[in-house]
Amino acid sequence: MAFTFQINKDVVWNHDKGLLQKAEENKPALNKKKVVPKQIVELINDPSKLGDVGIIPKTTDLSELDTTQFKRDESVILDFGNHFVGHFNIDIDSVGSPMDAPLTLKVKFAEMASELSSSSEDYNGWLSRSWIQEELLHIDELPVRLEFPRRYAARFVELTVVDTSPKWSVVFSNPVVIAESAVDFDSVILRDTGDKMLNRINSVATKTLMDCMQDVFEDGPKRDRRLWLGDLRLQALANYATFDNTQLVKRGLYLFGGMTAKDGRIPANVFVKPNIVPDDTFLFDYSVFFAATLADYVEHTDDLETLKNLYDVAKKQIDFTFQYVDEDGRLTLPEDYPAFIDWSNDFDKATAAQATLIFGLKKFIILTKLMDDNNSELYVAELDKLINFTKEVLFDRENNQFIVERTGEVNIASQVWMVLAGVMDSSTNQLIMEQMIHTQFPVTGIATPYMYHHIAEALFVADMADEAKKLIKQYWGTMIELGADTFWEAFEPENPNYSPYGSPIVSSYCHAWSCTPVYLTKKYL
Ligand code: RAM
Repeated sequence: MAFTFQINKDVVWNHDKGLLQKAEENKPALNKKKVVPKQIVELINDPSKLGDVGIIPKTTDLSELDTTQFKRDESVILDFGNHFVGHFNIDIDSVGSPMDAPLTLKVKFAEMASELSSSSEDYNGWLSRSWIQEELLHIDELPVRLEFPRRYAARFVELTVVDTSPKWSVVFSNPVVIAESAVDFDSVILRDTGDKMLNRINSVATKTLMDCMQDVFEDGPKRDRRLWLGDLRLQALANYATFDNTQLVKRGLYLFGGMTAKDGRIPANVFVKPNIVPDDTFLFDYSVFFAATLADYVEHTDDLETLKNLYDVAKKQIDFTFQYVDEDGRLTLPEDYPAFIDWSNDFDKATAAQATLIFGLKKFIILTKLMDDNNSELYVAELDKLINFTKEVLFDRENNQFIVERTGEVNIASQVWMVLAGVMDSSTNQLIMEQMIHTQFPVTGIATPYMYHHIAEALFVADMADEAKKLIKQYWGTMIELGADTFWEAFEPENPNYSPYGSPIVSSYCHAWSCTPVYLTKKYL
């Protein structure tokens, strides 16, 4: 089963007050910065940009706004020059005869220009339309300083006057955003990689991460604005390579650790506002990654107290998975506990899932040793069983590729995750990656920077840095060429307008699992 809405309303949750208290203690204070528009723009047809929508400047003199009068159906697009997350406010006044009718104003917030050319009325996707960043307001009295209570993620703000009356017009002035984040972009000094495009990618990646670092590591500040475990693992790694805000990682770990289901499983994501609530969604690979995220955190910080506090939670995730491993070492997942791996459903995820368990179990074994757990050997034995099965049944020695047992399918995710899990020795890993490149590149049918990250990392692990660099430059570089100020939740180069939700209007164009080039280039180059 692929990832879709899960409704598990009967789950009984344990709320561990002590752990949740630690999460609360590590809540960050947000930095706030005032940002003003850089220019007023118009949309143009531009086949080189996402959705064929580009921009041209109308004016960079923002004082022109103060003297421009707007009437029915007239609009203006404010361009803030870069992505922001924050609260927008603006002065609005009427000019002409007395205001004999309300002002009706439509305000759209867009991360990418192409969102402005899509109409919310046409949206028919499966994800809530409430995520569309659009407001329709009736304002009875002018002048007013209009302050938007909702936080937006955007670069562009479009104001459209739905109506005034024939007797008067509207004037806008002083548009301002109070941008917020737990970190400050200027606190990071990015290393020169010696490659212009990689440097640019690292800068955009850092901005992406920053805009997702709020009260928690959000997956995307436009949507879903919550802490996902799979995303947290990668955000934490990129954060260690940039802002190094270990407090926010610690907070995330305690939030997950503090809310587990009665059977011990961790939810795939948690909500933090207005109250802390676990989502009734479970993803196999995400649960396993709790141990990996904790191990990475402990390796980076030496915070053994947090390890002690969260060790049992990590252990339960691993123990829970063993019921799905048969005596040969074969993992078979039930329909209602799927492995996410990627948004695409075009490939079989069984072998990749087996690899994520090996990957997570290895990280957990590091923790058992740090904790002097007497049962450490049991986990090593379980690992051996999984690896033996993988080598004997899932590895096709003739072709140096991992297969899916049921169908013989060979896909990229299986090779990549097995290399990351370190199942074979390094020379075999290289053969696997070479064969993968030979038979399956250019990559198709993979929809997320999340999976592309794992491809790039597997290439680095297999000592193929040039190939990894090439992939990063192609994939993340293309997003930049298409107009990205921050990297996206989903991007299929062969189908740039792909959205997992049936329409780009609810897609997130600042999504933290895409920020990892800054980690990869620091670690491997
Ligand atoms: C989406 C989000 C999130 C991801 C899940 C599985 O809802 O993009 O980041 O982790 O899918």
